[in-house]
Amino acid sequence: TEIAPGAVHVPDWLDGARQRELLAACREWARPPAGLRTVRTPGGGTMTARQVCLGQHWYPYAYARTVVDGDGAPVKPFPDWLGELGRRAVTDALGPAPATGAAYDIALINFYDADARMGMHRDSDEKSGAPVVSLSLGDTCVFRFGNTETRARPYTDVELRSGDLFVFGGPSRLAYHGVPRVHPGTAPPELGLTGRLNITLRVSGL
Ligand code: MD3
Ligand code: FE
Repeated sequence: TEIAPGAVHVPDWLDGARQRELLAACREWARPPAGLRTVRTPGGGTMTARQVCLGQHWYPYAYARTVVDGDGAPVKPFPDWLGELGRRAVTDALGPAPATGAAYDIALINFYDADARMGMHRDSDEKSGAPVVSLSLGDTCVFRFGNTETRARPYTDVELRSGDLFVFGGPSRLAYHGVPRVHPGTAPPELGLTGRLNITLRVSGL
């Protein structure tokens, strides 16, 4: 479903087995060194979702400059299979595109407990206009997709469930967006996850 030009939601893109595989990988990445960390927002607050990132070009990204409790270890590598998953996601959501663009090389993984939120923001650190790929695991959340002018209305609220894919390209790439609410206890029981996890795949353009 296209909720705005270039913003495509594909519910249930990952089946149960793929969700469990991806969750197992995220749990490995979350372990120290360079595991889960707390990030400061540009306004000086502390993000309630905690993050892990993968990929060589993480530094000198703004996210890395704002880590509160990092251990100084270099971030973990971005595996080839994750890049292929990103390409497949874009093709499935947007259709075959000219294979000229750089490969997906950064993953940002957000871990949400029942109280975590993400304020309205734009993702403008990447030097590439390639679409951002988002994969959700665990609890259902309310995802708020806004406009490119202001963090206020108009926006559209969409529920994101475990296994859902969202691709944000074209004019939607610089839209404001956030996660105002997680619905605790809504994860598929077979997954064995309390809370919500979101994996975004990006092209750094570096
Ligand atoms: C729209 N993550 O990591 S995923 C983020 O659920 C982020 O953790 C949220 O916003 C989460 O930056 C939302 C959906 C998403 C991700 C990236 C986008 C929407 C986007 C980039 C541009 C426009
Ligand atoms: Fe974002």
